[in-house]
Amino acid sequence: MTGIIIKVFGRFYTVLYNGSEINSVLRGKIKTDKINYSNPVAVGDTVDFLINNDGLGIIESIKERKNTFTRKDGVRSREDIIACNLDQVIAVQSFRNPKLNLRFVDRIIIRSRRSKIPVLVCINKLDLMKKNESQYIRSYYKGVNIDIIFLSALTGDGVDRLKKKIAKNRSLLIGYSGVGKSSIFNRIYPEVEFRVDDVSESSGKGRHTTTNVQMVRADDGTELIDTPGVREFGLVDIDKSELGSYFDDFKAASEKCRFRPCLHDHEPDCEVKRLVEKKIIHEERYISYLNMLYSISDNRNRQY
Ligand SMILES: Nc1nc2c(ncn2[C@@H]2O[C@H](COP(=O)(O)OP(=O)(O)OP(=O)(O)O)[C@@H](O)[C@H]2O)c(=O)[nH]1
Ligand SMILES: [Mg+2]
Ligand SMILES: [Zn+2]
Repeated sequence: MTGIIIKVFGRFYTVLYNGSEINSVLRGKIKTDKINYSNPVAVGDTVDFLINNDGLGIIESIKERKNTFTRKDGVRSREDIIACNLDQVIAVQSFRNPKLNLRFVDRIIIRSRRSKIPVLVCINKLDLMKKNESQYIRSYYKGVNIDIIFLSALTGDGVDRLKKKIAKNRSLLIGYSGVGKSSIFNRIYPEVEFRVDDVSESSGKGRHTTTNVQMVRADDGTELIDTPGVREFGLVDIDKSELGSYFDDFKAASEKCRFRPCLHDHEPDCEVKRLVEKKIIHEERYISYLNMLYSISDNRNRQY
């Protein structure tokens, strides 16, 4: 039998098969991916399994993956697969509570593009938006080939646009704790009802209401994966010289830089820096780039 992993809980896996959920474990000796991920099986994996006499599923093998969305915190640690076989990653942020942070979105965009997974940006809590904030976001991403949806899980505003974007696809919601990932989820699948809690006042970063990656599949085949909030997103496996190529808005300019490759940092006659001065590239976006560039150097230094 062939099913899909929709939930991982310790050493137990929930396999979706013909509309029913089968509690399963891994066969002792199972062949996994060559690359050494910290988790052998993840939500979104297609698996072959059988059911033993006790009704427990035994996962025998994992089908080849189309892609994996991973995170890695330190240079030495192994990568965790958050989910795999995705059609889309949805980077979720909120206008406030927790406060908007586009640098975080930029990191998700790079991480997704690195795995060749399309990204959609969702800015939630539209009901809390102040004047001109949506324009700020638009101008920040001017020149970047990306879709941005403003919505409110609370009022339902903009949710239909998101529904259209996720129809019949498999999408992963990712973002800080408290931005409203589960709330968006509940809006779209009111029959499932994920747990939602108030953002804790003290940290403003929430308290991780969702603790497990979990996928839900609707009758029309639309699949949505909710994840626990993440605090940071390291970019340890990207080369400094490679970083600029992930910035659509820098690409054309880079060809006019005097140095090639140019890191658009201290080099003279850098076209990217010129466009920043002319306000064609948003200054904050450029700072986000530098921030990543320096974090890459830091990681490399720590390695030795
Ligand atoms: N004002 C407003 N509040 C919202 C909106 N969406 C969600 N919230 C609130 O934000 C808080 C956090 O929502 P959750 O859906 O639990 O956030 P989450 O991203 O799933 O958080 P974790 O599971 O911890 O990662 C709750 O108090 C929600 O009621 C919205 O559109 N507007
Ligand atoms: Mg949640
Ligand atoms: Zn340059």
